[in-house]
Amino acid sequence: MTYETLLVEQRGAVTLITLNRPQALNALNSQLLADLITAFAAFDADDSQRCAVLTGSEKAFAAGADIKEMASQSFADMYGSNFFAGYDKVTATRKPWIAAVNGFALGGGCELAMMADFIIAGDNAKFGQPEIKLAVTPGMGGSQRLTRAIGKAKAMEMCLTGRMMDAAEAERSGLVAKVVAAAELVDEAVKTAEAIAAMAPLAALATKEMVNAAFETTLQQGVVFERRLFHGLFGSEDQKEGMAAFVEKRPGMWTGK
Ligand code: CO8
Repeated sequence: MTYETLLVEQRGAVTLITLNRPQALNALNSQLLADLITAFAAFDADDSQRCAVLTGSEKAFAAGADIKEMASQSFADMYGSNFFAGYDKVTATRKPWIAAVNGFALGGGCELAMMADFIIAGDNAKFGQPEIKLAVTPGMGGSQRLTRAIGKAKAMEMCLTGRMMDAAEAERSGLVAKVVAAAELVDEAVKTAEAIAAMAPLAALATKEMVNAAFETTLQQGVVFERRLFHGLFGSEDQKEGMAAFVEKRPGMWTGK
């Protein structure tokens, strides 16, 4: 399958999705959203694929929603079409995926990166929610996900001033899991994705589901949810295999059952 705005390749069990609108610094337009929805659905449905990496170019992960596409839209256009609600389908991806961010991740670009299960940044990455400079606000979850990631003080300051945060500050603030050299970003992210892809698939799905539940529920309900998923994995063949392999001092061989 080929896409107008993405490059997609499979590296073993890892799907590498590269945003590819270089002329617009990977600005997110409707075509790109449609392509992303298709690519993530294909990844989720393909049993041979276990983890995905979403990246951009060395200059820009994505410089935001496409301002030229949005500029002349009315309230009725935006509200009536539920503009960009399709990103909910990207966040509905059940398998783990990583955002590998080099360069600008601004506005919708920062928001797209934060939809990932975690972010790995190149040392040239710059994150920001500059929408206020356009007389609008974050609209793809930034006010919520950034606040949960780095806390109210920094999120409020970033959204109100529109300033950019560099990779070192993003790591200190808990926005990104780690920072690597920009030139090695994609290889490092794929290596991390390969490590995840090598885990028992049901345990990976359950892990993603329970960590995400921490953002949606109370501590007590979250702990119960975790315990139920943990109990449930004892119904899997891979749990028997994983624990037998530990005892027999050999690597586990997963069936995904
Ligand atoms: N949209 C459209 N085109 C863009 C965008 C964008 N967000 N960003 C860059 N481009 C285009 C430029 O217009 C330019 O095109 P052209 O050559 O035809 O003029 C090309 O990309 C290269 O950009 P620059 O020449 O500006 O490159 P610089 O290296 O000088 O600057 C910057 C890079 C600093 C990243 C600069 O391009 C910039 O500030 N971009 C805009 C950043 C921004 O404001 N992003 C937020 C957009 S609003 C948003 O994301 C809202 C999300 C929520 C929507 C939800 C709806 C429900």
